[in-house]
Amino acid sequence: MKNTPSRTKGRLILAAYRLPFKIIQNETGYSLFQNSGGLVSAVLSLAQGQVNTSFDFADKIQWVGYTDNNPEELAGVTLENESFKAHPVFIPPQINEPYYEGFCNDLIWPLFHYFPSLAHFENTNFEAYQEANLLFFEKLKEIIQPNDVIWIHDYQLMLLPDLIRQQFPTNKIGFFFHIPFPSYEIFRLLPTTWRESIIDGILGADVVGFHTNDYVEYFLKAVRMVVGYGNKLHYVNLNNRIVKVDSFPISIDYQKFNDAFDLPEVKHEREQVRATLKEKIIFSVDRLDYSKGLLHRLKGYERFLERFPNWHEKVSFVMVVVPSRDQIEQYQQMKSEIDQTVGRINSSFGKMHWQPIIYQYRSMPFEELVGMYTASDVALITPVRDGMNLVCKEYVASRKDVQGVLILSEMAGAAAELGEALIINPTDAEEIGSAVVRALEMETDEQRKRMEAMQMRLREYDVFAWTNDFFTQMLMIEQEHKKLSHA
Ligand code: GDG
Repeated sequence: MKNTPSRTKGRLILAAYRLPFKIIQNETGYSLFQNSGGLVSAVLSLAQGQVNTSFDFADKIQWVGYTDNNPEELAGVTLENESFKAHPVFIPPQINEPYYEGFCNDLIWPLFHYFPSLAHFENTNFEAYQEANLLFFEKLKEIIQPNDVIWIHDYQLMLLPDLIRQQFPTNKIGFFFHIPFPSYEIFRLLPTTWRESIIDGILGADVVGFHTNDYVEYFLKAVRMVVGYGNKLHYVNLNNRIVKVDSFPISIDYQKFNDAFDLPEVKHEREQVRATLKEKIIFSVDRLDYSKGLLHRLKGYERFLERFPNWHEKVSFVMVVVPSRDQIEQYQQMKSEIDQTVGRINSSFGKMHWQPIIYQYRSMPFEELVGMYTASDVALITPVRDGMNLVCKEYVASRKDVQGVLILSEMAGAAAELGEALIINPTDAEEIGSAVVRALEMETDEQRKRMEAMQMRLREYDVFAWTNDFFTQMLMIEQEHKKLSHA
């Protein structure tokens, strides 16, 4: 039987690397414009009591994060809107560069996505990482009150839970990890003192969440190997407290994407795309990143064109790549390799009136994105490693017509939940080629059955259920602590 969690009357404090707001100056002062990401809507619904959680938050949501606004410009300014209060963390460029570009994006990102050869191990970057986590802590110290619940996000802030725990032993702290947590053989590549700091840092939280059970297992093994704490049923037993480590597969605002199908702007986009491209449409959209398997995807599509000439002129692959981190040399190189590969495929197979790949390097407004999701016959999502991957979930959710086929890499966290997709290994170009044909030829009845099953799952476990799940665990931890200490 479930215990009934007790109620908390504190505020909700979010800490994530970047503030999810545009800070705009106007005649009367500064205004906050929140972005429309899933996490923002999820915490908003939590604070407004729209999800069935036993937490009862006081006041606006406090959000702590980095901004590159000038500290002098914002000194003494209150940054708030009707739902949020923003607390900017100013990180001087000489720290932010080695912290964010260096330690986070040049070491943790490649290493945790299984690209150890791209990882750079620099002492000065780790020092900057410690300093930046301390700057976040200094800001939080000014804000935290008894009963506040603090929810920390992602690999940029792995030391922060313990920094808070040392000074605020009774506040509830949650930590959620958005990228894969790697197997121990990868994690142990980190120098001993760094990996100890990281594990101790994360264990400062009461609840630690990952997308999948595999990441949970890998983390628990790292805990055993690095700091020697055992675990029982996903509870790590520290000397004076207990930490719950569990999987919470992040989701999306299902209804928003499903409803968007009928928005006039989305309908207009869909009709325009279909009027322009008479062939079947394959679609993909991702940030420019080596983890997303963009070259693998192109090779798979090329193999499809080689093996199945009967499909020439009957299909278009619309590949949208969203600019990201393109100041970094590795990313620039990858971009030029993609440009060349697209050029090669189009020049080998294209005709005067047909381009096999329509490639765009830009971001799209929401309506255009859903217009493309709903105009396409196939979504081709092939990361070589992805913590979860939200694009595939958005594609499924937006298909109110219950049509379309998802081809999904087994290396995406989402593959664990979307078994009705055509699951492929991104390194296997033959398999991608065969899956593309199978998707293009799939009967509408089969498309419907597969879509329905995936939609049902995503509808039930949307981003609001995800948030509720995480916070329910935060309340349950007290009871579990008592139970285990009496066992
Ligand atoms: C990290 C992890 C994990 C993309 N292009 C456009 C656009 N997007 C939106 C998508 C989607 C989001 O960006 C991308 O999310 P992903 O999950 O696919 O990938 P990451 O950015 O790498 O996210 C990942 C995630 O964190 C959450 O935990 O799933 O594994 O790497 O929402 O829609 N949106 C618009 N135009 C674009 O051009 N409007």
